[in-house]
Amino acid sequence: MAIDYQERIPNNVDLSEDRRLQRALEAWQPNYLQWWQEMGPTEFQAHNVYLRTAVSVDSKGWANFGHVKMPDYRWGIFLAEPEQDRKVNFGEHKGEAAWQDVPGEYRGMLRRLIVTQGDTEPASVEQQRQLGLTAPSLYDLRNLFQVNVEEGRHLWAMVYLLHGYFGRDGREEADAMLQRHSGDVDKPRILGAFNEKTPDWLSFYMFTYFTDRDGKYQLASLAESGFDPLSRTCRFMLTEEAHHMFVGETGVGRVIQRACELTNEHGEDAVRKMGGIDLPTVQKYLNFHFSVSLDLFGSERSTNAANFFSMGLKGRFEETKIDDDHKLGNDIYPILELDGEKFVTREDNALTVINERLRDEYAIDCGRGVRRWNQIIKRHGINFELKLPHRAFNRQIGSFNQANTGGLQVSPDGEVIAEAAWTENHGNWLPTEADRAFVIGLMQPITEPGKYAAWIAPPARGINNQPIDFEYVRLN
Ligand code: BYC
Ligand code: FE
Ligand code: FE
Repeated sequence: MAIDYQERIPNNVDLSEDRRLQRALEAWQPNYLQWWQEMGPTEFQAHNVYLRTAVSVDSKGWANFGHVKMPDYRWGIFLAEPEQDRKVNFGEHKGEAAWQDVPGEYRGMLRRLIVTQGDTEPASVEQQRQLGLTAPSLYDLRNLFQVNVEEGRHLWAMVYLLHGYFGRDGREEADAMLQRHSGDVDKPRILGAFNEKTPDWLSFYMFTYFTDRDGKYQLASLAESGFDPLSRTCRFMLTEEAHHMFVGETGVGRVIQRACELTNEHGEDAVRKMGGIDLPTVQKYLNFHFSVSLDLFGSERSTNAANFFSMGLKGRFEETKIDDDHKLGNDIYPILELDGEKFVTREDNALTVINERLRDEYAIDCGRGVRRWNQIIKRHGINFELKLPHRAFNRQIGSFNQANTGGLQVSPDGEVIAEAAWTENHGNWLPTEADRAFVIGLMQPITEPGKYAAWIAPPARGINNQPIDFEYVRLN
């Protein structure tokens, strides 16, 4: 169904047919816009940004590009086309018709999943709100804002479900989305990584590579949901997610390319002096963002996750392509654990460790981009290899949290170490205050079309076939 842009809230869900819901969402809209003004991007609200807007939800030509002011972006409600005769494809209800309404007995669980998903979206906008002040180019500035408006739309996607299907408590949850804030001492965002700072552009690219990729895996699992409106909204969100990860992968890649060029021109030790970000520093940022993103998958053993699956609310990644009974009653799955100071692989009930399975798939996906980054380094003839740190490195959630390891820590190479060795070495593994200060020091805004900061290579190509010196943001 086409998207109706005549409406105050653009949508393809026949919103005007449901006056109550329309009124409820129209009442939430000004609060959202106020949140966007106060907690969204600083400074650039009045400028024209070359943004893409969804015009239809089919894979062919859903996007329309044009210069718009961010507050005028048409945030709306877009669900992927319904799949005819869709079924619940896993869990205890496998084979039943997919639910068009919330199954009463799962209401609380489902709401909680939707709230957790929704909470991350505005959180990321809040985390990134200062970055516009130091963008390395107009191209990057535009990409940041594209990501921000789409994360804002992802909040709309979840708020639509809360308003549309959860009555009064849904409306309260929708309001609370605008009241929690990233890093707030009293009302923080729900998940750890979304309360971290994104203070510089290297962090931003790492975040969009690693943390938006958690988004991909979580959304893909929710897209399998037996609750059909959640499935359809997540399916459309996934099409937007691809661009966020592209910004991350190419952003980190361009930082690496610049480091390589400077290495070859001036020598390995001169990269920082010449205004680039050296590869060991890139590795430290990578270690940080990968480890906090691994935490987003929850504990290795989780009755929540087992229940989400058995109830048919949240599936596995590409559930319907997996060749098994989709119930997992007697299946086993191996997980890595510490037994004293040694890693052991133990088999556990596949339902119980379903978070770990998704984390495994995520980690493999993360590795693909790291290989492409290493090819850039190799092409420059430089002997350095970026690596994903060991999955137990720097973990706060689950069995590798220090509270659960008897105080032991794990190095990026997977060596089990005591607290003292961690204290001595963590500055070699994670960004130190000095590293962060150095990177932040490089962040100076570049606002001339076609100019790029010295610490990052220009992109290989522009957005939507525009040249790389296109005026992606009009600053006057
Ligand atoms: N930080 O049973 P457990 C995205 C809590 S990203 C803090 O292991 P479960 C995006 C947990 O809530 C995708 N707390 O957890 C990316 C529970 O709390 P309670 C976001 C955490 O439920 C970039 C307790 O610890 N979507 O879209 O199996 C930009 C025990 O946990 C954390 C989703 O996450 C943490 N990291 O799994 C913008 C999908 N981890 O009940 C957007 C929806 C766990 O004891 N969420 N806890 O108070 C879920 O599927 C699940 O909630 C989780 C956790 C996978 C996150
Ligand atoms: Fe999102
Ligand atoms: Fe995203």
